[in-house]
Amino acid sequence: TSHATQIIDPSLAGEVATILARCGVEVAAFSEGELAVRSPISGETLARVKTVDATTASEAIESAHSAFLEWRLVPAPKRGELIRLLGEELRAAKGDLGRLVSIEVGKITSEGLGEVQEMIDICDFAVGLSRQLYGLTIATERAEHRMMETWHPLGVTGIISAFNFPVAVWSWNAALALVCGNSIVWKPSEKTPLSALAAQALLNRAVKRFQREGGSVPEGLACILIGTRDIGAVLVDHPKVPLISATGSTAMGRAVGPRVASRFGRSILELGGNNAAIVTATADLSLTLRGIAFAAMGTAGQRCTSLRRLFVHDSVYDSFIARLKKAYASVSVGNPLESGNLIGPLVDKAAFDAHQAALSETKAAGGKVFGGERVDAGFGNNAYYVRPALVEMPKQTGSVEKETFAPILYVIRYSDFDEALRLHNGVPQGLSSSIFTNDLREAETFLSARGSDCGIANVNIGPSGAEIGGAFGGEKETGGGRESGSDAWKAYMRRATNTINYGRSLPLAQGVTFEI
Ligand code: UN1
Repeated sequence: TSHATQIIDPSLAGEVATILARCGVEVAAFSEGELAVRSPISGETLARVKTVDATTASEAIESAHSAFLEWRLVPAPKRGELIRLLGEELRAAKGDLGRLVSIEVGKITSEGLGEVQEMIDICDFAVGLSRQLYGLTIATERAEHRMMETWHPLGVTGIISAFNFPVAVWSWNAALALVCGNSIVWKPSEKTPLSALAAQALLNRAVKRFQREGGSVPEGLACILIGTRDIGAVLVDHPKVPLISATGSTAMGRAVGPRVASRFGRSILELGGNNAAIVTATADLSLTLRGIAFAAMGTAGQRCTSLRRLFVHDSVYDSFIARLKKAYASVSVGNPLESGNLIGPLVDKAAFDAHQAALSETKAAGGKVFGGERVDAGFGNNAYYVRPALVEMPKQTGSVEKETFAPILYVIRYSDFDEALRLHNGVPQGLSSSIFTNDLREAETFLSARGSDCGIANVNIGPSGAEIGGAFGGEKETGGGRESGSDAWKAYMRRATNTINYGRSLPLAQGVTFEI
């Protein structure tokens, strides 16, 4: 029939190709490459992307450095205008990019869209910030002197991002770095190059609009390097990259941090979390249940902020765990693109193997496992869906002390608040944390110097799903870096302290005399 001329490819690969084209990605970039990209939803191959070699990567970094030398001279509020346009492109493409993230990562649709919203939010934040990159004026000890600090652009910012937030974490870094006057070079996760290509294409579109408005953008200001670990290494070791912002595992950070430090580069490390919540005797249990359900099961436990450990007060333990088990048993696991399903797949087989290993380890350590079975979502053997697992543990040992990127929640009973705090802080990681309580003393103690040792500490909300306005990051093996809101921008700039003498004499500080 005449309708047959309009071929609509019903496969995920077909849908992805349509989305990428609409976002402005060249077909050649995702159809002829060496790197096969698979969807965790079905295990099918979505596209084949081109990778770069080390020489090309080095050249891109050199070109980003030249671009920096020009971009740093553009007034910051003008740089902000580029990010305002990026925000507009993201608003226009929210449906497409959100869908692409869902297909490539396996997130449920509202979380895919939420990720793009997070990008839009940081753009708005960075636009405002572009008029607020200010330093202090400081009282000097010398007459007719003035002392102040100025924040200057730093240089090329290398961004290394993980699969689980394939574009939002880039946008936190990209929006801040660009308004701060830096250029950016991005090495996305090999598991999610398509979302990265789409985000980069949207930025390119914003650049074109900016140029049409009369703005000047140097060639090479923002680029993407798709490739394996050795491409990441080129970025990490390059002397013209003064700042590396890396998100991923603690193992990755352990490799990256010292290499950057050895050449006196700076790094922002956002590594593993092993986030916990304390449920006290006075907690509002219905609210707590919802908070925990999203934090522990949402994104199939694949956020760095996912809830992994739960300390429940003895007096509410039995009734609360019974309710939690009901929620765990009823939540629907399956195709994340279908509404109604709240838990999508694990990213790949390696993630599934790690999930299996963690569960066997806990069983051996006396854990009682509820859930955790593999689920057949109708896509065959190359897709890895699991029911979220609740594991009652006699104590905090073995896999409870590690970050397993899967929906496994370890539960431990406590009776003494200080003991719960001690256990809470008794792991190597320190990203995010929560307390559920209506007791003012417990809440404030949790937020105090002797309370949670994490970079994020919440009361009556779960540890995941932070807003962009706050600084994001954590302590200990989480790496210590801060990204996103508050004054995280300072890490993307260099500080100069300036002392100006507007008098006719030359008094020396500390009363030193030196008469010639
Ligand atoms: C991550 O998992 O690397 O707070 C980032 C959250 C999200 C960001 C997570 N806004 O859960």
